[in-house]
Amino acid sequence: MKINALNLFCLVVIFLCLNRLSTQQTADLNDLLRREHSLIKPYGGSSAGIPFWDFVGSTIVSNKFVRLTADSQSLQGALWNTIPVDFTDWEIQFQFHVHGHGKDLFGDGFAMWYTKERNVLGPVFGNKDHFTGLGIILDTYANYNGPNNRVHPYISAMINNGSLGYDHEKDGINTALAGCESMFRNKDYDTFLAVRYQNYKLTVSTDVDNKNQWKECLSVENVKLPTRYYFGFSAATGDLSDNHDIISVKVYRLESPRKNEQIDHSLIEPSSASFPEQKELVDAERPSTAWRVIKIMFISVFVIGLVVGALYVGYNIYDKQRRTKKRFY
Ligand SMILES: [Ca+2]
Repeated sequence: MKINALNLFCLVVIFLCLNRLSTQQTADLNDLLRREHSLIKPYGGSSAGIPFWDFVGSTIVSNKFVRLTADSQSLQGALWNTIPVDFTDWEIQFQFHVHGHGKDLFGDGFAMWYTKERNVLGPVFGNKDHFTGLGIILDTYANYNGPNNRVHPYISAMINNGSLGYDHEKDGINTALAGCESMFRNKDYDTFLAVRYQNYKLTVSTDVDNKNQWKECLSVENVKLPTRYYFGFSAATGDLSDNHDIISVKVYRLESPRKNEQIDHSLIEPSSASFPEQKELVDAERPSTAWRVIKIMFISVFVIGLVVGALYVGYNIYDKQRRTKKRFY
């Protein structure tokens, strides 16, 4: 009997270790799960809502998910944490499910936010434009088909101090820090995303291949984000649609190598080392606009030249005929 109990204990320990390994996530066991920023089933909601979370627009809650938008046109919905984050280094992991009836046409996608503003609906995947903070955008519809276009669904990170607008026509290429293709839509298994911000480094990882392991999507150094911003999620549909569901959210406070910094972390302005490059990219578009103007001028001059030339030739022919006729009288 003792041996059986020992065997059982060993089996349980081995199972727990294997389970931990198979579901190894980027946050460490020593990192602290913060319930006030997390959304875990059962949500514990009532008619008054779910503790620590606000719902805006088309968002609805069931026992199994928080649906930002249903699979119908022209919806905007958001889910916002009510408590500002008071620690500098963190990781947010969330389970999501993007699905719908569309086989070739679907959209537009959803985004995870860490921003100063909250609860404001708008055109950037359901959130306001010119936001202040971080956006991780899971874009399912390719609006842009020009040079350097991307295969969709595409995940990208954008840092904003409120000065940049998101350009849907370019799928945000001109303002993205980095990104990756990710086939996360219409999966019949669980799909996850993790955003880690530690020691000014931003890392985004996905678990969307049913392998129970994280795969790095993007990693950017020298990203500056303050404390006291809010976590949130938003989604939008337009002519195209999808269900955009958030199933769970876990936020971990990470060990911070920055704890001895003698600065007020809440006063940091959102920025990244590649911020100037974004501006250059925006500036770099100006010559193409100038080039278009020059082309239009050239075409106009050419057309006017043709018309003047035709009139001149026409007048000469007419004049020649008139003179010829005169000679007969
Ligand atoms: Ca798009």
